[in-house]
Amino acid sequence: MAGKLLQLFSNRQSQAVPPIWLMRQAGRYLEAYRQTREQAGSFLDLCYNPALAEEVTLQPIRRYGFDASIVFADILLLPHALGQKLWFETGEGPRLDPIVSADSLRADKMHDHLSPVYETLARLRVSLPKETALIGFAGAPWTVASYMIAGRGTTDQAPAKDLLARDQAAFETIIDVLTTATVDYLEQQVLHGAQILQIFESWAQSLHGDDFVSYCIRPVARIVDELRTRGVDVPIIAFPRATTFNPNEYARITKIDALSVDQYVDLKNLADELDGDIIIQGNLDPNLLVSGGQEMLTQIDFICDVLKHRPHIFNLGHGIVPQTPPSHVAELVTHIRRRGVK
Ligand code: 1CP
Repeated sequence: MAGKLLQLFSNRQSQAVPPIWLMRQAGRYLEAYRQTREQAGSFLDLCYNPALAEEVTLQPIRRYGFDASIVFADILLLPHALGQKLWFETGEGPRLDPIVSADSLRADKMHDHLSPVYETLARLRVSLPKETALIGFAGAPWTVASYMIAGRGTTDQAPAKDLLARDQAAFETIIDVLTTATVDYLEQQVLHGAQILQIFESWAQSLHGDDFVSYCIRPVARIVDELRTRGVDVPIIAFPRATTFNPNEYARITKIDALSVDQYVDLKNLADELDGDIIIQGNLDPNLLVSGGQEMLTQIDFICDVLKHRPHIFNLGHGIVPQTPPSHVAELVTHIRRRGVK
């Protein structure tokens, strides 16, 4: 039994109950996660500890029976593996030593550095229920570069955009190095057991026009193309969050299999306009999962109804936030699965 999610990718037909998983389904909203993280010592220690990373990946599967699990890691492990200093400030978020060129980046120890992530994947392939698909992931080059250049998360990615304006060649080399490293990283994830890949372009909305094509679309297209050339044939999902770029064009040029969309997308329009064989993933507002109740259930019904004639993966418009009550997640899963048997 391939499980619902892999089945959807192989036949691309709508299902009475869509497969369900949620971005950041492992994380601080779960008490079990907070305990394991404490045991690991820090967030990075948790990412690089295969037994504990496996455990936090499995926690939401045991609790909710999602149709997919996503390996516990972070998009910033790749710059770390390329030699950039990375740490997490408690209660604040990631910090890196900012870069203005690719000169200090080295790929020679990358796979050694990332071997715990590969081991976590290999362990999960053994410990996950057979019907639960295993997703590997990476950040898209622009999104990862925006953290590497700023040295932290920013709301407008201004430092990265400034570097592009000031020294386009240096900026493009960073994107290039990341694109190549991401192909290698994702290929290894599949060789170690990932059955689906997701590429997170969390900051897609800050580039427009030609810049969006050059630095968001082209690198993702190259990643997909090079993976296919290497014989990596697993489904690929992309999440170009909050972009206004035409979704058909994005999907056509990148050749992705599924498009993950945020909660601001006009779902009816998208369902009408997106080519029928591109799977839509999304798009409940994570804040509705916090508030719960009838408003959440009504929006879940709306999403499932609008997408009922298309292949659809139920997910959020962005990751689960820490203040989410775990019981609301259970309610979401039960509600979606019950709808299918009405
Ligand atoms: O325990 C903690 O306090 C750390 C919180 C946390 C978690 C649980 C971070 C720090 N990363 C993660 C895990 C993670 N990150 C996963 C696997 C877990 C799962 O989904 O179940 C994934 C897929 C990511 C991806 C990720 N990391 C993205 C892309 C998705 C998105 O949210 O837009 C991004 C932008 C990051 C960077 C990052 N890592 C952590 C934080 C708080 C951030 C965002 C920082 C910022 O922009 O300020």
